[in-house]
Order: sequence, then C-alpha cells, then structure tokens
Amino acid sequence: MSFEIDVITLFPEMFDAITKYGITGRASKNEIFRLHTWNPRSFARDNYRTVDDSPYGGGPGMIMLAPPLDEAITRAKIRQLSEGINETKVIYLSPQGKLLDHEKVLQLTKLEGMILLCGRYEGIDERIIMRQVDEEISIGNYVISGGELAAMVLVDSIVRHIPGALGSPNSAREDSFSNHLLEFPQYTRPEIYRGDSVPSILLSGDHAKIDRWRLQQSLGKTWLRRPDLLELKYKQGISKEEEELLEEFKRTPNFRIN
Ligand code: 4GS
Repeated sequence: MSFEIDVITLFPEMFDAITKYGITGRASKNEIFRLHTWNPRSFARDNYRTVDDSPYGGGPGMIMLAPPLDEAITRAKIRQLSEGINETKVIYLSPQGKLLDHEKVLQLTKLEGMILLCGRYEGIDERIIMRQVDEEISIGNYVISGGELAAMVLVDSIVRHIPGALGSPNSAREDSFSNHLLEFPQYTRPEIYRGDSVPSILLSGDHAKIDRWRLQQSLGKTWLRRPDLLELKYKQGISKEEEELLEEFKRTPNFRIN
C-alpha cells in the first residue's frame, strides 16, 4: 500500500518540485507515496477568502486564521481514514519543533501516512497546534519563508526509506548515517583531472584494500569535521580495525597521498 501524504498549504503547486522530479518524482509516479494537497483558502468563509489576520496583542506581520486550517486538517484526516490509514500523524513544520535527524526520519517512515501543516507569515493560531497537531518538527535553526520547503525536505527524507523508492537494494545507501560516519570521497573519470589523479588504491582492483581505505577516509573525515558524530560512533561501538585505521589516519600528515 502507498504511503499517503496530505499537505495543508497556501501554495500547492510548490509540491511539484518533489512529485515531478528525480527519485521522489519516480516514487510518486510508481505510487510508492501519494501526495494530496489542501488549500486553506478554499475553506475561507468571507468573500475575500481571507486566510490571515494581525496578531492579538500587537506586533508585526500576520497570523494564519484557525477556522480554514481546522477545516482543511479535518478534511485531510477524513481522507486518510477513507484510504484505510490508521497510523498517521499531523505534523506542523516550525522552528519551535524538534530538530529533524536520521532517527526521526526512520521513526516516521514506519507510519502509513501523514498530514503536513505548512505555515506562512508569522505562523499559525496556537489553538490549531493545541487541537490538531500531534508533533512539531524543525528542519534547522534558521527561519525560512514558509513551511512548504521544510515539508518537502521531510517528505524526501522519508520517501527514500520506503521499499521500492530507490533503484534497488534500499537500506544500503543510507548506511553511512546509521553508522554515524560521513561518506568517503568518490571519484570518476577522468583518471587525471587538471593534474589531480585519482588515489591509486581505487584503481588497484583489490576490493578488501579499497574497503579499508574507504572506511579509513570515512572515519578520518568524521574525526576532522564532525567530532559530535564520532562520539555517537564510539557509543555504538568501534571495532579494533576501525580504531587502528583512525589512529593511522591521525598520524598521516597528508591523508590523500597516492
Ligand atoms: C521552519 C523550520 C521555518 C517560520 C515558516 C516562520 C514561516 C517558518 N519550518 N523548520 N513562518 N526552520 N518555518 O523556518 O520548519
């Protein structure tokens, strides 16, 4: 069965970016997931189809009105039920939410569907968060102009984990993040580019040696750039071989000698 996504957004067309292109585009075409949009403007009650108003207590900008959002979310919930979806969640994308990471992505991938609420302007009426939202998620400690891009980041990160979404052997690709290690450097043709040659070991055909070199590069790059991830890696358990590869990396002045 398809992963059912309902999105509450004032800009439904933005979601073409994920339903029409690339890996997520193909997954959508193959009905690995289905994305349905609801525009709160359709549920506005006045002749001007108003969806926002100024904040009580004063202050800059506008706040999204509760009634059109409430109606849109309710309709989305009804659609999820009609599709036989029981394991679903209403998620509001906002900087007040828990930071999105690999663990959270894996957890959400276990759902059968989800309802994503995209805010615009200064945000949404708090009573909608209280009454309708199950979880609040942030894609990072910065402010963007609307929740749509955040929702698309979330959908993309989840869809990649649904069986059948990637070319073939799923899981493998994302192993590096479950490993708490950064990716090793990659090279392709030509063998020499503007005087820079590909590390000779990669041309050796010795796959045991190549695997060890790549693991060492991953460990070294993580040590250099992301000591926080390396901490998690140690907690998860580091093998004797990994320990030795990292120590050798630390001792090597230039870690990209051929
Ligand atoms: C994020 C974020 C965000 C907040 C949307 C102000 C417009 C904006 N959403 N992760 N109103 N960071 N949302 O910046 O999710």
